[in-house]
Amino acid sequence: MDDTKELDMSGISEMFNEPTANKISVGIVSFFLIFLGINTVDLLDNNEKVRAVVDGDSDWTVSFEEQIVALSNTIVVADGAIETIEFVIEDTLVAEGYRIGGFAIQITYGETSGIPGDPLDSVFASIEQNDLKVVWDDDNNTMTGSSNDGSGIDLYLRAYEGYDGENKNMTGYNEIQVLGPWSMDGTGLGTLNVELSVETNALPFTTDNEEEITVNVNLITFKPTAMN
Ligand SMILES: [Ca+2]
Repeated sequence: MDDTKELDMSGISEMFNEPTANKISVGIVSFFLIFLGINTVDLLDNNEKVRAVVDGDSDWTVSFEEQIVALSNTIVVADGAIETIEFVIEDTLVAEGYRIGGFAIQITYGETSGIPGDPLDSVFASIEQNDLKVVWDDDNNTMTGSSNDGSGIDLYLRAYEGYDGENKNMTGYNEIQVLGPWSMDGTGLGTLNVELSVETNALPFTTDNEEEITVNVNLITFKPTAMN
């Protein structure tokens, strides 16, 4: 009995000591590990795809179609006076499916005194902060400007947070989701007030006590489209 046991034991240990048997078992183990490894990678990859669909991880490009709505008004401002020109911005100005992204404002004037050689006046313009629904603290805003040579004054006011007309890369599950940030209602609505003042420049012994100023307001409206 004892002999048989001893024989069996030595048989097993001989098998493990056998170099070929060791190589085979190492081979099997490696294969098994590689196989397991491949499966794990595959599982992770599948998981990633599933997660992409569930979490809405697919990439989209949102582009914008723009329509400019032009408004204009002219006012005569007396020397030293401050006048406010008012534009009421209602949603009826904006086409269906469009939203107001911003206001590009240009103020122009010439010399209207009719006196030959009368030098150009100085004009100062500023957007008055009120309850107009815009991004008042946006870095791209130009709220004030002036001119003393008859060149135009350009002002800009962003109405829609983050809107600059450039395509946006978005991540999301579907079109509705990626268009969500671009579907906010009511931006830009209210009253846009542009404050104007004039300092006339006149030739000696002539009278130039006012100037005519035109304010052109371009409402930049946009309609977003998502593509993936
Ligand atoms: Ca003048």
